[in-house]
Amino acid sequence: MSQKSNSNLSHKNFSKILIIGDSGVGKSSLLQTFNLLKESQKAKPTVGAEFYSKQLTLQEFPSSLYKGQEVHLQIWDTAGQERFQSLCTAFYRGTDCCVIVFDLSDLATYSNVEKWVSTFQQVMGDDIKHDIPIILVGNKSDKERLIDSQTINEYWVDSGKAKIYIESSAHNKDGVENIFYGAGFYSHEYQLMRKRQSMERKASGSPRGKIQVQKRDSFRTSNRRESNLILERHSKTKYGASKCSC
Ligand SMILES: Nc1nc2c(ncn2[C@@H]2O[C@H](COP(=O)(O)OP(=O)(O)OP(=O)(O)O)[C@@H](O)[C@H]2O)c(=O)[nH]1
Ligand SMILES: [Mg+2]
Repeated sequence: MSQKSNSNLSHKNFSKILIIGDSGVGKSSLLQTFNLLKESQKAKPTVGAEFYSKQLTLQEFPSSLYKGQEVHLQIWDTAGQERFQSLCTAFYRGTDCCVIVFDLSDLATYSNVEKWVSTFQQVMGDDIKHDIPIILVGNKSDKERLIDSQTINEYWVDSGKAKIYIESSAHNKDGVENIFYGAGFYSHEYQLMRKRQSMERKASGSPRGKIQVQKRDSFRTSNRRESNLILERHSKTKYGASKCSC
């Protein structure tokens, strides 16, 4: 990423959240459950990519560190179908937090998470690809699970590949709010880190320097912790301000 786009990033007043994963894992359904999609958009495969805006006040989950902080999320729902992939990667740039979703009842969608991570990191470029927070989501927890959560946590979170692993069900709402509050928290943290980097660079007179984000303890979650959240059930949401026709 160029110097110019770095400075643009530090001036934007929203956090870009990218949602990716295989077709049919429930990405759009999660947005729908979080009241971001209209009823009429339900259960149709996504074509290209669309974004939705949401204002959140950060709460206790995943940490109370930024509790009370207002965040403005621009949430990008992308198509999982293979035929859209080459075009939709154009929407990855500027991402502040990447949410990768798989289906707990479908092993192939879990195996493909590696592919989604690697495509995402390739697109983002060498200087930032390892810093952008990734949230891993195992959706459809209401169905019979085929993958054990300890294995997933060990492989993805304990190793530092993902910040957090969340299990959810768009059908019974378990874990759904944790995904978006988690995305708000980690994207905010990432933006603060980018601002710090930029200030350090200016102070040192160096065009580019890399400051590692301090690795956080991995926060494990279960669906039951969702009850701790203070919900913004009645907040208004803007609908799809943009639609890609790719
Ligand atoms: N049982 C169960 N079904 C779900 C859940 N989430 C989504 N589904 C179903 O899975 C199907 C696909 O959901 P979508 O939300 O369209 O999947 P998607 O990931 O957006 O798919 P693409 O847009 O093609 O990438 C729909 O029939 C949903 O009703 C869930 O948590 N539990
Ligand atoms: Mg979809």
